[in-house]
Amino acid sequence: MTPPPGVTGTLITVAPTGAEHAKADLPQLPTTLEEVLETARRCEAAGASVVHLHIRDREHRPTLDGGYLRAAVEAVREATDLVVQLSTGGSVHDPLEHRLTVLDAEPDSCSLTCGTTNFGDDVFLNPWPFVAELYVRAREREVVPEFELFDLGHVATLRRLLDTHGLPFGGRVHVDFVTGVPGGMPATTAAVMAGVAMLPEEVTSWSATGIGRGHLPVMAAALSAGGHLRVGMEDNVVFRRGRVVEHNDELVARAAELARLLQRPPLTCAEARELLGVRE
Ligand code: KMH
Ligand code: ZN
Repeated sequence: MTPPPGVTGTLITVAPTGAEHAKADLPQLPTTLEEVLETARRCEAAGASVVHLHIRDREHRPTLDGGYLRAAVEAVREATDLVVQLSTGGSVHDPLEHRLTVLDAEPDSCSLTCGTTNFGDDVFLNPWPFVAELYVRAREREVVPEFELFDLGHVATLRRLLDTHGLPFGGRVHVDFVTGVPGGMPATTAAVMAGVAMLPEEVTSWSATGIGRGHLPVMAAALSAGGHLRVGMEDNVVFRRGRVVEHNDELVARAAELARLLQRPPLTCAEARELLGVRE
């Protein structure tokens, strides 16, 4: 694994909303455009350089509607320097054809999950033809994919993608281990290390996130092993035992503090662009 020269700090991605939590249960979840913009600004100030976005409609329901997506991409770009990454995972109920249309909103980056996984009582569907089609279309649109790996088998699918289709737009390969989903790999140091050991040599950087209570252990494991971080209410809504997250920027600030302690301070947005190969 060869990171681009000069990058030694920590990429912090914030995933502020996701598709799973209900606004009614968690009023502080940013769902309106105004809330997303306020969150993006505060998280950038706290040390984030990438924002992973799921968009909600006026009723706070997850949507892949192109109008909403485009408006969010443009507004976040206007308000911040963050790398704007749109989720192509959507919710478990979104049809594959709709998920492909996410690229029409012209984000800097998109998530690209490398295989199907059990997702609690549901199934998060990512069959090979869909994964390959999304990969090829993202390159045509000059969108940098972030490869989401929920399970070790997904590393093998990334290998297959690189073998059959070559490198993505930008020439870098950044992966994110999403651990702790019921049905995917557990949020443990051992699982993250097993994934890292299997990564194809084309991979230039990796990050990890722990869903739920594995959040802090996975953060510490990733930082100590040279990885990057993803935090946010999509993945974790408990700040510490008995205290719910009040704002996404608390999670970013805690990640940034830990990164600084380990002498790997947060990357700027410009450094993040270089690391990921995202267009200026
Ligand atoms: N909401 C999950 C079903 C992604 O953003 O690409 C999928 C997910 C992954 O969150
Ligand atoms: Zn997501």
